[in-house]
Amino acid sequence: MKTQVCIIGGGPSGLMLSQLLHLKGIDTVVLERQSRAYVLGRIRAGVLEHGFAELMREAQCGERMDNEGEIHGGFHISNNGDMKRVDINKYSGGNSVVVYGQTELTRDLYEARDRMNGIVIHNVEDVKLHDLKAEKPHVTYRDGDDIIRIDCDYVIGADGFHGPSRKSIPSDVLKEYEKVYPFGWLGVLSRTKPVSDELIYAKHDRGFALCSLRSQVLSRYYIQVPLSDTVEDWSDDEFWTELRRRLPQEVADKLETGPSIEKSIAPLRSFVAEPMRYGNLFLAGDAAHIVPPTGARGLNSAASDIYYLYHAMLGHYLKGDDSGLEAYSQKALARVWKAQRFSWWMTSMLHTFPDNIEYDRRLQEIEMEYLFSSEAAMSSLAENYVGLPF
Ligand code: RFL
Ligand code: PHB
Repeated sequence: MKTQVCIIGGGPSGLMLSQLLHLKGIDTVVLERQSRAYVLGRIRAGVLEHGFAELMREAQCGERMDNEGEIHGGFHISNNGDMKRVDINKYSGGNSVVVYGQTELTRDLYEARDRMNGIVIHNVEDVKLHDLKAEKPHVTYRDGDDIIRIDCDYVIGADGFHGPSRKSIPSDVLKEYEKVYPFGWLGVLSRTKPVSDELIYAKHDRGFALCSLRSQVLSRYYIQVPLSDTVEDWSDDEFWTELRRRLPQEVADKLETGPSIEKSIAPLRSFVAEPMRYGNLFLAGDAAHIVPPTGARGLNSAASDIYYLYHAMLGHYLKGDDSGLEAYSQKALARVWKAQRFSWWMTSMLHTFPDNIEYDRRLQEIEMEYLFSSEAAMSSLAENYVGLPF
């Protein structure tokens, strides 16, 4: 098989790039290890920044998002039950975010790829990247007993944190930065009315909690749990009881509970791999960087990678200009690190750290006091939450 751009990973990053390039007449093949049902069964991001929403529209995939997604101009932060609103619209100069599930936007991207006869190959095994430094790299995968080879100009590693792309970069070239937090988020999806129209980020001595939503009939809640906990340790009742304890009384009293339709634990991690280019391999999204979900930056950081890559590819294929490809790693990483900083800051301010000394806990309180007493601090939060410009 031959293609211009071989994309490894059929998550949002890979599908989005494939769709955008296709619309400009650039040929792609997407290789995905899992079945489509599996990819669409993963419950992940819920908050999209303006830039991501714009990319969805440019990819001609924005219709359902625009009809069914909710525009949010603010959220709440609760500090041991004392809740205040963050007006991100006001403090970001009129920007907002879109609440629309990653599951839904991935479905929209798959449907668009199908409509345009895009090639997305599922259930591929043993994906391997070859000759990345040569003029023409190639990728192989196994289909039963057959090894299939794809020749291409460029390989895009959009295969998430555990995929093979980043691992194909020699260790003396790749530098990895990692911070693992001593807790995870236990998430529950339930077919219940969301407790609040806007998200609530709750700091509490018992641990952080988050009230989010997917629609007016689908709620998503999280609580901070120790890394040693498993999903089996938490019955639905225990989850709801613990969530209530961490919320302001007036919110807890309103909480509508029901059976969980998904329950999972995500460990919190910060990770950056540099550079994001090696020869003709370009990394994008979670393959190159991970943030703890507190600032809702993960998918949004993937969006800027895709934006830069898309324009770099257009430069190459339509204008014979490789400057975008040359600048990709540096440009993408500059924004990635800012998302890292913001996610680390939100995580540090809102979680209960088992090893924190009294001094650290006081500083967390002061951070919060400062935030709600300073327009400059609010503007900084709002500017980062709605997404820094691409
Ligand atoms: P993905 O989604 O991991 O997709 C990578 C795809 O590559 C496939 N793959 C392979 N394919 C072929 N061969 C192989 N050997 C392969 N190995 C892996 C995988 O099967 C998969 O389909 O990465 P991508 O596309 O870069 O997208 C990144 C986002 O998924 C991620 O950043 C966000 O979900 C993070 N995130 C959030 N981001 C936000 O911007 N806003 C949010 O509100 C938000 N909330 C969250 C989140 C992530 C969470 N978890 C579970 C980590 C909430 C949670 C709980
Ligand atoms: C979600 O709805 O899953 C969600 C929302 C905001 C976050 C993280 C996750 O910061």
